[in-house]
Amino acid sequence: MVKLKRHNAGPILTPRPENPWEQRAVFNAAAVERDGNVYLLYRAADQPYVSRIGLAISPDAYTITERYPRPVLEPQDPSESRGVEDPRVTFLDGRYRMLYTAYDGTMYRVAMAESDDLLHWERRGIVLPDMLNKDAALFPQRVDGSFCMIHRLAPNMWLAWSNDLIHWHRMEVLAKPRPGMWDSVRIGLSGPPIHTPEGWVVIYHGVDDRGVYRQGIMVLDLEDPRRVVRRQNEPILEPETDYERNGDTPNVVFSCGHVIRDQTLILYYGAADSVIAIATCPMGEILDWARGKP
Ligand code: BMA
Repeated sequence: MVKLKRHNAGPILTPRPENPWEQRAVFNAAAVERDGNVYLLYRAADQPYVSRIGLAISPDAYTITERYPRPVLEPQDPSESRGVEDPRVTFLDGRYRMLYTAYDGTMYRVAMAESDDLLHWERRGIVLPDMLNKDAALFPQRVDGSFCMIHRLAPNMWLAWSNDLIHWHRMEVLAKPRPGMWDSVRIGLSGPPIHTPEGWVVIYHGVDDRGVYRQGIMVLDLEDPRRVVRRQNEPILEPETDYERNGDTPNVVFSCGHVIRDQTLILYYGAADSVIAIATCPMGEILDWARGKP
């Protein structure tokens, strides 16, 4: 069974009182390796609860040594007047591509921005129009000749396909909540799918009927990611510590990104929508499970 271990005693990133835009909370970070550093693109909330995206850098993947004083993405368009939220970043076709949630106070929709350096972002606008949708990320390569993303039309996880990254079609359900289990009410993707010899490893969140957010794992067929090959019954991480149980939203562990270093999966997650923490697992254990070990 796959179970993540908390990396250390507490959060690695907390709100900064001196910056109004990240005064209230920092959480739900995308994670990308670049030039030997890990770049965390994190959601930051100000006091009225408008979200922006901040950037923090870690050379060793565990300790933050640099944090930008200004957000790298902030609301510009009426469709995101209440915030740009929950970024997931994939390096695809030579550029970094971020899918994020554009929130206007009523509608939340999936929007895209692109970058060459993770600092300067070009906006591409909403890519899944006319629907309440979030929790989206791109696969890191074309699948069967097309670009592919996982997204979330509640309560299910869905796939969509595209030839230009802007127009998406062939929407189909990938996975559903499981009645009576920890992921019984809603599910949604965490970070981008991970390409492994055993299939696409997908980390996701599940919500139960008490509103508790946990992290789970499934594997998709490499050639045909519509096929869920395995899905673990037990969560891989659930709220246990004080900072996961208490905060702006109690009992939440919510991830938008991970990196793999020294054959270890390093998962970055928002705890109680307030701070960012890390949990890890050797990739060997994940691949053993993906191969069918109990
Ligand atoms: C989801 C998203 C996340 C948040 C989670 C728990 O719907 O809005 O940003 O972390 O709820 O509150």
